[in-house]
Amino acid sequence: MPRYRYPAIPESEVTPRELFRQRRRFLKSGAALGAAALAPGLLLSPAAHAWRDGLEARLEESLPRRELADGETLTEFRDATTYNNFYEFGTRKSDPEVYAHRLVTDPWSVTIEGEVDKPGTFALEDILGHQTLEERIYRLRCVEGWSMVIPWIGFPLAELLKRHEPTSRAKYVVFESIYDPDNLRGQRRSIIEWPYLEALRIDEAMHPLTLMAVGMYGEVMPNQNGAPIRLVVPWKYGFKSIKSVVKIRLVEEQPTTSWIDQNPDEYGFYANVNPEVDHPRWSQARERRIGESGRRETLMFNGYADEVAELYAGMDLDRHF
Ligand SMILES: Nc1nc2c(c(=O)[nH]1)N[C@H]1C(S)=C(S)[C@@H](COP(=O)(O)O)O[C@H]1N2
Ligand SMILES: [Mo]
Repeated sequence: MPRYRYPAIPESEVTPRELFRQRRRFLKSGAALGAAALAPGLLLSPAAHAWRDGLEARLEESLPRRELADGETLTEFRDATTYNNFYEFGTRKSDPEVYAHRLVTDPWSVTIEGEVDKPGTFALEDILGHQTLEERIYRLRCVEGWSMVIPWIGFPLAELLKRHEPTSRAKYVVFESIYDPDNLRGQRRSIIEWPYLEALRIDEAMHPLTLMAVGMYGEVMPNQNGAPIRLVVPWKYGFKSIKSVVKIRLVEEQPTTSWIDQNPDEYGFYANVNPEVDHPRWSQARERRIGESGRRETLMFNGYADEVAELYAGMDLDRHF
């Protein structure tokens, strides 16, 4: 079997970092996003083409953008798409890139149910049609001590949730990934209990930093990164950022998650990045930024303390890890 590479972008068409910077300067100068900003040559389905056109149009509206912090550079697109955790395809970091072409993303719908006044199942195009897309540069950090800095394209989860009118009993939000063992080879083994489940407290879910991402680096989401729609919670460990979401359920009681079920001593509900709380098997004080040599000191809340620390005021983060 040939080794598959998504999305078969020649190296020459991967947006180089300098070009990306120029694009951002261009955007900051208030100019419209030109056609050149989205790299050509991707193998896209017709539906993906349609939404990519829409994406381009809506990026022109130039919504608030997050700049790179001092001393940070973007992770190379190549690294961000070849070193992944996506157990639906196997447990090796290289598995998602090799096998994720089997993920069927078109058509795709998301069910929103539970404690909402307006539940239902919605085609991805319909969901995207109602949200304002923006590009944001966020770090994603894995519990195993590596991190990446990625320009995500998406919309705040809060926008979507508000549209479906959460009831006063909605205290937590549960997310569920696709279950399709015929195509997702990892699901033919019980690595974790399938489907992959994650959850947030409602205030975490409604926080403006919490993103439903549908693309990255100006492109539709590569399969191995959680196409066609995945969560990005930048101040938490990567495992919270669930990929290929098919269901969002609002509930009253704190739910369990795949990783808590798998190992409650190692993975807590809050998954906050407190560098002083070690993982039972290793320190969490430092992390390896993919593409860099050496290690960086890990920051409280993964560097987003100013924005999110107040959500956890008064909580004992040693106990609620
Ligand atoms: N459905 C699903 N979502 C998932 C995972 C997974 O195995 N399945 N892995 C998580 C983990 S542990 C990490 S670190 C991030 C990795 O995201 P990335 O590959 O885009 O960097 O995805 C998270 N989301
Ligand atoms: Mo992870």
